Amino acid sequence: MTNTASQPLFETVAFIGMGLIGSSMARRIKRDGLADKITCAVRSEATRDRVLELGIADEAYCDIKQAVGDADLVMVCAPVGANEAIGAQLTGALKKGAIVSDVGSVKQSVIRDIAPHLDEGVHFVPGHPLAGTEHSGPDSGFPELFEERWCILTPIPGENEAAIAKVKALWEACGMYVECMDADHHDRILGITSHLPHLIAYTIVGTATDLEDALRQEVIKFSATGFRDFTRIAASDPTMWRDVFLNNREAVLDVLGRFQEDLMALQRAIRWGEGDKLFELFSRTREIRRGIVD
Ligand code: TYR
Repeated sequence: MTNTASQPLFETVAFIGMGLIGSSMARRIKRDGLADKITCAVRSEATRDRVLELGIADEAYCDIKQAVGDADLVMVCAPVGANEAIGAQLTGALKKGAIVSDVGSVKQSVIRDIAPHLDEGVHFVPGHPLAGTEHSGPDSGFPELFEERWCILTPIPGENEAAIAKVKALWEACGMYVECMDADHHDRILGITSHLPHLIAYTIVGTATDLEDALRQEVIKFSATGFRDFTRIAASDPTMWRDVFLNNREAVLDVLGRFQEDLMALQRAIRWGEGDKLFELFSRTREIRRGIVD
């Protein structure tokens, strides 16, 4: 899957947002010559200056319209709660035939928030690279982030096939495996595999944070094991994750309801000393891990 094409796939790619994902893509595009030019729009002047200093964009603006005017591909890489406002800026700002894509963790809401703002002749190919770390900001990106990971595209039925193929080719050139599915299906799957785990991590670390001082110090000191993995996830960007939960409400609440039931069943089994029940459950879950690692 490594890119062998040194031939650019796009002339100009414009990023809206240069956090972990945007800046990793930009680094990859620059490293492998996947576009002739990179522009970007960011929110603060400090970030704009930093992006230019890092050399990951040729032009950087604090204004979306200025950044996207020449773009063949616009990559929205901002927290999903910003999509509506970003979409409004794209009206009348893009070339005919330009492609808009995104990297958001929720897909039905991006279609709701961006698609209505796009002019006739502009293509829209929502996407979600399943890659990341707990770090954020333009300094945290690196070109290998996407290597051997999955990217899910959720094109709207009837969208131009050539536009979908171009976005797919870019992600493949970034090292990813690409699959297409419906946005609502995506949101249900990710609700289980990504959103619920983040919610659990935030909760566990939150519970530990609320412990009385002395105990909390010990927890930090001895967190060599399970707790440590949760603290990594719970260090993820709060704005991004607030927006994920507000925009994938239905799927998250559904799986959270099931989770609460299962947790209660475990609580009961522990309370009544039902070792067989616990053993049976822990045996079943081991199977999933085998499927993932092997
Ligand atoms: N936060 C996840 C991790 O560090 C990565 C991730 C986050 C992947 C959000 C996808 C996504 O939508 O492992």
